[in-house]
Order: sequence, then C-alpha cells, then structure tokens
Amino acid sequence: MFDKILVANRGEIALRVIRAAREMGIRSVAVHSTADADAMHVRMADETVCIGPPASSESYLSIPAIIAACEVTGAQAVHPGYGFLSENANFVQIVEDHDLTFIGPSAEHIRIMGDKITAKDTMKALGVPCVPGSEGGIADVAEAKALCAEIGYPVIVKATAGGGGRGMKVARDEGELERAFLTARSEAKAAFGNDEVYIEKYLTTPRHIEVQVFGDGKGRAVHLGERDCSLQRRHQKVLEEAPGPCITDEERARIGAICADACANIDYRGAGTIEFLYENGEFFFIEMNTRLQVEHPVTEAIFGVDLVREQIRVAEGLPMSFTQDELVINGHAIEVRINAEKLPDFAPRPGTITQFHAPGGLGVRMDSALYDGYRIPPYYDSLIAKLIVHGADRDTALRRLARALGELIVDGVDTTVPLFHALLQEEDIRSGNYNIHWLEHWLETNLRE
Ligand code: MV4
Repeated sequence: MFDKILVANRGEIALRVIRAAREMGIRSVAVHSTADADAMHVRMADETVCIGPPASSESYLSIPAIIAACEVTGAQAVHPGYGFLSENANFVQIVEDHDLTFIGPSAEHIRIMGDKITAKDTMKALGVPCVPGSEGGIADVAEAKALCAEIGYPVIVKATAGGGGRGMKVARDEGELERAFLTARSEAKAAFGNDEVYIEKYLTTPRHIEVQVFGDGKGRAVHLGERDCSLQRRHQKVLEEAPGPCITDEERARIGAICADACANIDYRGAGTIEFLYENGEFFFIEMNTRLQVEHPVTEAIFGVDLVREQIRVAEGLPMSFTQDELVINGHAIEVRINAEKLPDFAPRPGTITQFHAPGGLGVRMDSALYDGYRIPPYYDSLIAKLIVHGADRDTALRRLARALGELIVDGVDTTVPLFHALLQEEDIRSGNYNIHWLEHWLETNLRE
C-alpha cells in the first residue's frame, strides 16, 4: 500500500487526486511553480515542493524536477492528472526506472495510442470498428489519390503524431486532395517533427461519443458507458454528458463490450477513453486517450464510482473494486466547463477572484481550485471550475444545471457561465439534438455582435 503519492499537476485535477488519496489514508505531495505558491492544491496537500518558475516547460513538465520531488519527499507513486506529463511515455519510463509507480497505463500502451496510425491498427486488430481509410501511412499524392478514389470523398488527412484535432485537413473532392495532403504533411513535420499522415473517409455530421474503460493491467477490464462530448469549440469541449442522449442500452452494451474486451486483451491498466465518431447508428473509432479525462465526473456520477481511487488501487496491483455486472447506470449527469474567458471570442481573462460562491444541494458537484481573493495566473489553462449535475433523468439534470448556475458566483473575471445560461434556452440542447458542428454554428449565429 502506498503511503505517499505525488500529484504532478495543478488546479482542480490536483485537488481531485489529493481528495481521493486522503480518503484512502494516503498522504499527498503537491508540486508547484513559483506562480502557484498560493494555489489551492498547495494549500490542500500534506506536503509541497516548489519545482520551478511559472513556465510549464520548467515546472509541471520538468521530469527531473518531479523525480527529484519524489526523492526528497519519499513519495512512492506519481499521479499525472490530465494534460502535462499524463500521456508522456518517456516520463512513465523514467518514473519506473527510479523505482517509482506511475498511476496510469504502461509506457508501451501510452506510446501505442500516442501514434494514431498504430492506435488504429491495434484497435482494428482487436475488433474495434474504425473509420474506413488507409491501412497505415500514405507515402505520396499518387497513393492518396488511388485510395480516395476507392473510399470516396470527402476525406480527411490526419497526422499520425496529431490527435485532439491538431494536424487535420479535409478534401471535398480530388481537386482538393493534393493540397490537403501536402499541407497536412508539412504542418505535421513542423508541429510534431513527424510528417507521417493517414487518410480517412470524412464523416460530415457525427457526434463525438467516447467510451470510458478501466483495466486492472492483468487481463480484466470493464467499460463504464459513454459520454457525449459533441459540444466543442475549436476542439475544446464545452459541455459533456452521460449517458449519451442518442445511445440506446443495446448500443451501449455492444460497443462497451467491444471496448472492454479490447482493453482486457492488451492487459490495459487504469482509466482510458476510446473515442468514436457516431453517425447513422454506427460507431467509428478515431483515437484512444490513455489518461483520466477532464469530464470523468459525469461517468462517476451515473455509476457511483471513484475513478481516481480505482486508478490508485490498480497501480498498487490491487483488483478493481467492481465487476461489469455491478456497474449499473443511475440517472443522467451533465458537466459544464467554466473557463476564465471573455465571450464571444473566448479570450483568456486571468485576474483576481473578488468573490466566489460554489453552488450546492442535491446532485451538484463543483470541482474547482478557486477561492475568494485567488489570483488566476496567466501561464496555464483557463479552466477554473467544472460544474457537474446529476439527476434521475436528463430533464432533471438540465433543470438542476440551470438552478446550480444561478447559485454560482464567480466575480472579478469574465467566465463562460453566460454561455451556459444561453445554451440551456436552446431547444436543440434541451432535446439533445446536436452534433460536433452544432456549437460552432450556434456561436456564429448567436454570439457575433
Ligand atoms: C474526424 C472527423 C470527421 N471524419 N474524422 C477532431 C478531433 C480529433 N479527435 C478527430 N476529429 C475529427 N475527426 C473523420 N474521419 C471530424 C473530426 C472533428 C471533431 C471530432 C470530434 C469533436 C469535434 C470535432 C470538430 C471538428 C472535427
């Protein structure tokens, strides 16, 4: 049993991990940059280590600083949260080389899923349905043209080192293909130092449905249903919900079993998310994320589980505390991401919080590292709070969200809260009738003054 873990992150996710550890009787070590000396995660942890200057590259991303902090404090394991070093296979290898435990998947699984062509190959071989497209990389324009003539237009050219929307180009017809291919390749080279690209049929109006999986690293794995994360702006999720409003129990059981079996087959350890595009009743794999995600609380709400506790358990070699049969959905949950940003452009607005009041009551969870007088530093992500509501059904959850947003006070900086008040008035949001393009289109027609 670990008695001390180090949290290699900041903000609300650092608190999330510290809280789970404390409930398990495990001491926590917060690391922080000089800009975060007054941050809530530093206040809440049992021990703290300053690991560098404000720039992430010299603090939260500094592998030597984090390893040194483990050695100085005697922490036996590292939880990476999301972002920063959470999907860095090299970091996992170094952690393990220092006889520390990485609370997450193996370096090998992170490496496989980090290369999108290898991820797709692996998933396809495991029986997961994928978007039709190239087998592996595409070497030149001639090969691209031949393939696309077969699969039909529109197509999308993606960088194997990309992911999350970076390094993608759409070609509507053969006339656009050469340019899309060459631009995708040169942008991939510049952004990732890897110019390998692959091609898929471009799905025009899908939903983003992601399946939460969890493995013990020893051949057992379960799924915890799906989340619909289609409401995005520039590949940043804005609102997430579980279960997906358009997914039937039969569809969930079928795709869930496929995902759980795939994870069991590769001895996947810890939390993972298998991302699909969903169109016309079909699931198409696009990517796998080998981390705990920002939106994990909606899954926790409907299944009544603590995913961070489970991550720590399996990292210690303990079994998961639930079986697939015990995982039963209760109700509906919705999360909204509250960012310190000014609408309509979503421009980051760091500053001082003059008044903060978190909503409460039945079915309301607020994950935030804010407090009265907190100065949001300008160096990091603009996410300042996640409001998660849970109710017996989707309509109850929507009403609860409106109620909770009404109680919330975040003064001193602009936030994305007004966006959610407006979205809750929309019939398409009330009915769950949206796809990956809905929000950008709505912003275009409603927030342009
Ligand atoms: C696609 C696609 C349509 N067809 N792939 C964007 C993020 C990255 N994870 C994959 N992405 C997409 N891949 C095919 N074959 C459309 C998108 C996409 C998208 C996906 C999920 C959520 C929002 C999106 C917004 C624009 C494009």
